[in-house]
Amino acid sequence: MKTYDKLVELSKKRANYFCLIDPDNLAESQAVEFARVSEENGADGLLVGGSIMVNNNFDSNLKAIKANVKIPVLIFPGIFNFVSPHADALLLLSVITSRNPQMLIGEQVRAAPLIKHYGLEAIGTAYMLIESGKITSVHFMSGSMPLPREKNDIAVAHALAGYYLGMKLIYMDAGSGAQFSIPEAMITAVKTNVPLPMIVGGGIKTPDEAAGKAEAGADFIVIGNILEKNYDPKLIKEFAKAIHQVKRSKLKK
Ligand code: 1GP
Repeated sequence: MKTYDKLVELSKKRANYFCLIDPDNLAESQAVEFARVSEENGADGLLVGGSIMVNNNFDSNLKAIKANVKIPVLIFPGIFNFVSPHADALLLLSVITSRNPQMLIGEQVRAAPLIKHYGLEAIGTAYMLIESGKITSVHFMSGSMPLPREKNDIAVAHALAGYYLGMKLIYMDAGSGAQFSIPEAMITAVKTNVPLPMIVGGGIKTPDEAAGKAEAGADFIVIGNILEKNYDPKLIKEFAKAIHQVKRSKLKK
């Protein structure tokens, strides 16, 4: 079964939980420990990547993570030298809120031959960067103006464009460490207008806040920064519990 099909199946049952691992910040043993503890405490998948690559350990960390967990391991490429065969799939992001051609298609063209070479599953993802109260790494590194956080109609128009272009997932991101996470009203507006599984992340700080995003319509909630800063298996589990209690039938339509 393709990883994308597994994600679709998961999204039909309940809200789901992705933990984000930035390989730059962790030694291999730490990355593996974090991945295993995340899986043991309820993560439904792992996103591995970041906005910049400072250390030369992405490939080796990814390989070690993949060998130690059963949940899907997805590459989350801030930049496209993040292509590696040691993952279940790569989120092939196009920053559809950007007007920077390099982020819309340039980086993807650079990545595509390597994706083919490795036979890697690529999941076309409409990545929407939403204004979050401060300049995040992805905002700066992508040279993209984020979408205003109160403009639900503009958000829906972008997500619909991604859908009509044939993209398979929507990822609404406030950026790692964002001051403010994505507003629930915007999540619901996009979810009710666009029939694609939706990932939401950036600046989510508590399990309650994560549950709010799930209830608003997010199918996958990404938690990174807060777990990295306060590594605590109990907190990982509390996020899982809060997210998983949102069953698909209860999601706002
Ligand atoms: C960032 O959506 C992810 O791209 C997760 O954000 O690190 O703030 O949890 P945080």
